[in-house]
Order: sequence, then C-alpha cells, then structure tokens
Amino acid sequence: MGEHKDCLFCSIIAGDIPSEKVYEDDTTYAFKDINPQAAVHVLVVPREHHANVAELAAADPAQLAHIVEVAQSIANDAFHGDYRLIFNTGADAGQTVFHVHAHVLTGQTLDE
Ligand code: DGP
Repeated sequence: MGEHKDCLFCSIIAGDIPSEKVYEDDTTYAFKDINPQAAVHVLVVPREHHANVAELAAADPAQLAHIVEVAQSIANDAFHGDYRLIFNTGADAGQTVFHVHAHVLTGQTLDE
C-alpha cells in the first residue's frame, strides 16, 4: 500500500500534481474529474494505493464503505442526494488509472 511510484492518483493525493479538491480527510481524497461526464463529476479515492475496487473491498471494506459515504455527502450538497457511482474495473471495462476511484456523477438528472 502507501504511495506507489508512477501512480497518477498517488501523485495527485500527494499534491505533486494539481487537482481541484472537493473533499478530504485522513483516509480519503475527492477531486473534480478532468473530463467531466456530468454537471458534477468527482473522483473519490483512498489515500492508500489499491489497484481496483475488488482489491480494496478485500483489503479494507470499511474504506470502501467510507467512499460511499463521501459520495453520498457530495451528492447531498450538489443535487438532493441522487447520484451515479461507478467503479470501472479492468482495462476492458474502461479503467485507465489503476488506483481505485469512484466516479460520482451528479448535479443533474441522468437519463441514460
Ligand atoms: P477510469 O477511466 O475509470 O480509470 O477513470 C479515470 C478518470 O481520471 C477519467 O475520467 C479522467 C480522470 N483523469 C485522468 N487524469 C486526470 C488528471 O490528471 N486529473 C484529474 N482531475 N482527472 C484525471
């Protein structure tokens, strides 16, 4: 775990690459997606490096539950609590950054 060399999101969490912070606490960091797919599109990540949501669930289920809490809180603030939560898992599912991240899509009605 800890910080992984050459991990983009470890570098963002460490502050070595700038990001637009939405929320942070001791274990978790949330920032705006660089390529938003909704009015509000936030990535919620654990500070600890885990490659994907399955690995996180196995290693630290409380951290996974906390990511859901943070997602809910972002949606409560942005859009009366409704949101879409996506974990792309594996390259063929569209995962491009192999540090687990929840996509929180909210701030508008999502029709599709
Ligand atoms: P995924 O395809 O599920 O691995 O999502 C990766 C997301 O990360 C994608 O929606 C774009 C976003 N992203 C990639 N590079 C950066 C970056 O440097 N800054 C920010 N804020 N987001 C990034």
